[in-house]
Amino acid sequence: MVEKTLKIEGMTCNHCVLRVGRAITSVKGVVEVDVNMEKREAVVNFEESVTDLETIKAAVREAGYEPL
Ligand SMILES: [Cu+2]
Repeated sequence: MVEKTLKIEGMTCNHCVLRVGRAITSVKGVVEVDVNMEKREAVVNFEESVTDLETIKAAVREAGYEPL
């Protein structure tokens, strides 16, 4: 398992945090996610044999937010 920090633009309230968290959690292989609006980032733990950062970023983008 690896832990990566993802910068995410566009989160403005707790609803956004929940949406981003849900989007990332829905990716197969993601074990844990902690979204922080103030820091504009998400700390994601995932199995690198199952998924990768690009897949996780795509899920964030699909939810309407901009991963950097
Ligand atoms: Cu919001």
